[in-house]
Amino acid sequence: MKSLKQLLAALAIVAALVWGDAPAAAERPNVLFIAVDDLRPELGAYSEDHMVTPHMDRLASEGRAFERHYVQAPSCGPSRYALLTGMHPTPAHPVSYANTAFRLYEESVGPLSLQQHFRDHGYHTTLIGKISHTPDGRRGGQDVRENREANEPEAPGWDVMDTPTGQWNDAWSAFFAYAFGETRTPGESPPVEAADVQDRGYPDAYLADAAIEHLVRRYASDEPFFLAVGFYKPHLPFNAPKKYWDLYDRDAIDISDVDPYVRTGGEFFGNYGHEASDTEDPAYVRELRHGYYASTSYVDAQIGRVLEAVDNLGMNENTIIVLWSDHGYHLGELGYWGKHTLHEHSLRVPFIIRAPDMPQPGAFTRALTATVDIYPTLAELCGLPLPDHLEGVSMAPLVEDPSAETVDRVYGGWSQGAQHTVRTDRWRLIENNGEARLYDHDTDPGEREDVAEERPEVVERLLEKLAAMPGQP
Ligand SMILES: [Ca+2]
Repeated sequence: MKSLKQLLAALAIVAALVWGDAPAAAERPNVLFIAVDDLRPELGAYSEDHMVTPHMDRLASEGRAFERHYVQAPSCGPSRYALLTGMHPTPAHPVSYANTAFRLYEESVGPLSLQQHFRDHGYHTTLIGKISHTPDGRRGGQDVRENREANEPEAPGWDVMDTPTGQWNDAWSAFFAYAFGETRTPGESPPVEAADVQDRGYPDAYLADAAIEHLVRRYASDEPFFLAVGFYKPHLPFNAPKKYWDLYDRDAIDISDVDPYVRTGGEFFGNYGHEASDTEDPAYVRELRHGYYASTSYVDAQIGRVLEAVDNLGMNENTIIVLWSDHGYHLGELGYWGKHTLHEHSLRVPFIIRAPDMPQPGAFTRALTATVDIYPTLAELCGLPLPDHLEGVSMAPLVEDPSAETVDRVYGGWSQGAQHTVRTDRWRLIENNGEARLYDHDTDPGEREDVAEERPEVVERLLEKLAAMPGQP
């Protein structure tokens, strides 16, 4: 059966060569897209040796890891909007850098989505977990849990949407899961939990189960697939089975880069049972970081199970695997706990592409890339045309050659105070209602010192860049 399939595929390739057609659907590579929520590039593969992340590390060692990949916005909704539309979520589009970005599709004026584009070219498309803003890709925020439009996708184009909810019964409860089927009580539940349970004591194991089940189903099909799996951890609460906490020695956790508390992160301090002043206690800071690390190792183990299934099914040779996070996180750096800033900590994420037979596997690229680039990249790698609305640039040349040239064109924004940012090879500029802050990455990778006054010519040049960014009115 398989050999007949291969023969037919080979004949199709010969036919395409003879008649010059684009590759037909049957021999296009599959895509396994893995999203991880709120994951900083704090992984072993990114030279963070204190982390226990063997499966993501292995993916990086076999693929192309991007050292400087940036999201468009430091929040789930707008960042994932950039992923699935290939556009900057600027107010001019007209969406905003807020979690409401996907409402464009409710008004039926959204652009051709990434998954719909793949579907239109013969791919079978599946969503599991959090790929758009909500934890199952269906419309309805956590505040309207009772009245969700249960059958409507936030962004169209999925053949199958299948998010298991395990012991938690609905997706939002699973997203904020505590062990034994419990869920978050806003403002009261603790921000961490280390229940002595197996992997299925928390929801991400169920998401991995579903991904493996769908890989098996796709194995029996001739259609290429686009399978998107969106894991929940290490998003708050930092809950994971105890065995993943046991991978770390809390006393050895480095907190030297934690600054005295200066601002409230509303999601962090408002939604959980603690006070901002608690983060002045080094023991508490270590516990919080410990929880984030345990959650990261737990999700790494679930990713490992999915990667093993791809391997066991013999799909490696015709499957492109992508790993991405929707934004980073401040674990106390610059006095902030949370993600809603335009600093490097919030906007820089791990990003890995592993393509069959790619040259120089394991070599990092330092090119500046952004989430709007993912749509054109996957389209190019799979031989699909590039829709006109795309604002990003394909990263396919960097898959071929990690030292390929790129240009300074990484923009971001955030709805609070209408802030915008541009990141170039050396600088980050953050503009907020006419006030500009400037950080020099040659000397200050932690963005601790604003040098806007010392370098007015750089500020002027970068403000011009910002004014010209895509999606400006
Ligand atoms: Ca997120």
